[in-house]
Amino acid sequence: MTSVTTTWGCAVQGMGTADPAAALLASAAAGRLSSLVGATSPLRPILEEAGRRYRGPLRIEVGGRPGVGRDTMARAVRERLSPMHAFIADPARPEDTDIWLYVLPGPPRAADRDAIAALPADRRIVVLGRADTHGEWAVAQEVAAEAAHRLGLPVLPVSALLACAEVTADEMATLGCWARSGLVMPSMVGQFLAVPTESAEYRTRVAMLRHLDQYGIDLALTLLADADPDDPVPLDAPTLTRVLRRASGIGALAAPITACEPAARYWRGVELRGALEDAAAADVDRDRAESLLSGSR
Ligand SMILES: Nc1nc2c(ncn2[C@@H]2O[C@H](COP(=O)(O)OP(=O)(O)OP(=O)(O)O)[C@@H](O)[C@H]2O)c(=O)[nH]1
Ligand SMILES: [Mg+2]
Repeated sequence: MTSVTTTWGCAVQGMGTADPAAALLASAAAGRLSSLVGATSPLRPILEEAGRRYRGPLRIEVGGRPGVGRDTMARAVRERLSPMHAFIADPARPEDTDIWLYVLPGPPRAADRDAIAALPADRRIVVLGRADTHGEWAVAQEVAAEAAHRLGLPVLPVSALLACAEVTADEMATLGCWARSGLVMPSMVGQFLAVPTESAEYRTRVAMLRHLDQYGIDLALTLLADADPDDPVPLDAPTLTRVLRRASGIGALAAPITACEPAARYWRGVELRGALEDAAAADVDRDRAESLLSGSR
């Protein structure tokens, strides 16, 4: 798992200095928010909840047109990039998002452009999803570069499928068998599936395609064919899993996520102050809520 280097949860820096409630945010970051009010204050549960939200993992909303691989991308971010919370867009809860990750299926269409333009510029990341389906990774990079040129934004190629790869011992045995028999992944999937459709071999090939698709199978067979049998580190299922995940491009998202973090932190502060303002408006320990908002302790 790639750890995204964030300073999330540390003392507020930069954006907080001109903020009258900087002390409030520093307390939230340190997990001491509820200690700012008395044990019996009705503000306490509100501060506890607001503090949990402020300190919680970054919330990444995965968007894109239907079918582009949003669920798989969200799973890849959750499983490979620690400690992120990724989910699919829910129009009912737009405030739940810290960072937007938009998945392009290929060159951007008008609908993609409009959707991307509507996202906050300082907290959006655009990826070319299903990057493995372009055959060669270099081709995916070219398509991503062309999309980046058209959008005027960076676009990173990512294969969420490979990021989620988990090669089982059975699959490894099958791949080893195929490699020893000289099987190579043809460029047309139809040729790979040109075995009797009622056979176990057909079902195995379909399942392998579902898990690793053409690119993943091709990479695995190439690595197995090139593997040195005397290598002290054997190419086993865990090793192949790691290689596939590394090849997915998911790790390249760590830097842009980290770059979005200060803006995400700022908006979480806005959300936190909003919770206190709501409490004050509802007359929940109003004096204390207002003194916390004004920065006096
Ligand atoms: N080869 C390949 N296939 C992928 C990748 N990501 C997703 N898929 C496949 O694309 C199909 C759709 O993926 P989902 O993640 O369900 O996409 P979605 O956008 O959530 O789809 P809907 O909810 O139906 O709109 C599934 O069969 C996935 O296995 C990828 O990176 N590479
Ligand atoms: Mg889905």
